[in-house]
Amino acid sequence: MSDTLTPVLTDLWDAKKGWKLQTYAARGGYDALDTAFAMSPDDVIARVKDSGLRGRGGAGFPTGMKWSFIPQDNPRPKYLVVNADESEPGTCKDIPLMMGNPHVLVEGVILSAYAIRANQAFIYIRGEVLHVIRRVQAAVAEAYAAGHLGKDIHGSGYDLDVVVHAGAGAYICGEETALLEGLEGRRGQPRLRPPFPAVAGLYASPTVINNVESIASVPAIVRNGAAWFSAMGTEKSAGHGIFSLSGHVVRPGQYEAPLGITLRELLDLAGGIRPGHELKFWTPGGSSTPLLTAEHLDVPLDFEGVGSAGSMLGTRALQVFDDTVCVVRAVLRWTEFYKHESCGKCTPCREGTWWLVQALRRLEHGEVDEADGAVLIDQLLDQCDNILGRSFCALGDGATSPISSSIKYFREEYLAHLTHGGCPFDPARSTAWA
Ligand code: L3W
Ligand code: SF4
Repeated sequence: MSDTLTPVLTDLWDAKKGWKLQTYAARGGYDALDTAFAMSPDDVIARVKDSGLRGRGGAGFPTGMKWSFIPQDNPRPKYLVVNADESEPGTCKDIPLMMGNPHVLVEGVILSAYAIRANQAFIYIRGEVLHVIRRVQAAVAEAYAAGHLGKDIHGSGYDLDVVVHAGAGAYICGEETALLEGLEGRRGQPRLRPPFPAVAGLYASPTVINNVESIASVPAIVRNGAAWFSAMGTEKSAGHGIFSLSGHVVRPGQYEAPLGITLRELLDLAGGIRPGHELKFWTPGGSSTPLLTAEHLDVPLDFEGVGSAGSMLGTRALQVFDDTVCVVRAVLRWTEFYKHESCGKCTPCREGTWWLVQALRRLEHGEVDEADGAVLIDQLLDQCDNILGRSFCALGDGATSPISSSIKYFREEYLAHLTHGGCPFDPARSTAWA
């Protein structure tokens, strides 16, 4: 392994039975509980704040700051909810993390719940991944049996119960307020914010919702200190994170590295683009983040660096596409996904994603002539403008990202669909275009 890699969360993935409590405990697992219980909850929050940990679910909101928003003078119960509804296209880090080392998540849940003074936590896992749900349930049962969960944990006087909840398979339930609706037994649709969940979340009580990887990062921060974590990464994007590489790379998979690493460096670790081909475009953080191209190979993969390149770090889901891929076809496929997953609550997203799919299909399938096609490309951009910033939640905004960014970088390829009467990459048509 290269020293560029920082195996902290992924440390046990290749270990024999790395998911068992015994294996985790042999490497110091659950020791951070005693460190935390010797501190006040506010001191645990301060340590996480000082570490610079930012949310690993896409938005990068400072984790310790989010915890400090929980109003401790509110007499209602406080809740911790783990967002394990990983569904963003290309994102494949939380599921392997829960399979490879579920105990680091459970330990993180205990530490985080203690910090916000919650006695009840929920781990909301997408319903399709039954094997993951079973693995996390088994880890929670092991933790109860070992006295890491339940009443008077480690003799500290602190009580915590954890429920593993299976979602019902809707992408929108990864949006934090739709997740809460689902957890309360209702149809998963976003709620108006504010109030943010920190003030009125689950059952209208103060609630912290964090991504799996954010919570799983907490045990090492409590154990090793804030300075250890903030020494990695960049000034404003501290620490390490899991980068999931998929698509046309020689060795796809999860690479844990400091934030600020570049795609060029990650490709070196992953064996490069498959032989005989070149990088064409990629997503830095799933399909909801604007596409980037080969000219962005040296962009630092941190919140600021990717932002300056006109995209977002998102979930660090690097989907890599080589020169054999039609960008219009890839974008159509993603847009079909957003149309299917649109919850229907607001008009720009519900109607807009349907319209976007129709327009992209016509282009890809050669159902539009040259004159109408040029207008159609501008209409696509107009439509994106009408969805972006006018939708009720981030799903609508995300749906526009692949379209507007692909037209920005590959307008010629869109136009080639008009001159070829459809996709120029289709073997049935001329493949001369390149
Ligand atoms: C209290 C305030 N809390 C913000 C909290 C808020 C939330 C967090 C971030 O979307 C993005 C989205 C996807 N008082 C607060 C406050 N908060 N202001 O901070 O909030 P926000 O609104 O910036 O983001 P979000 O709604 O959580 C997440 C993008 O990530 N994404 C990721 C998708 C990931 C998956 C997956 O599979 N894991 O679907 C990809 O790009 O588009 O922009 O907790 O409450 N004043
Ligand atoms: Fe639902 Fe889409 Fe509106 Fe979000 S943007 S509330 S997913 S219709």
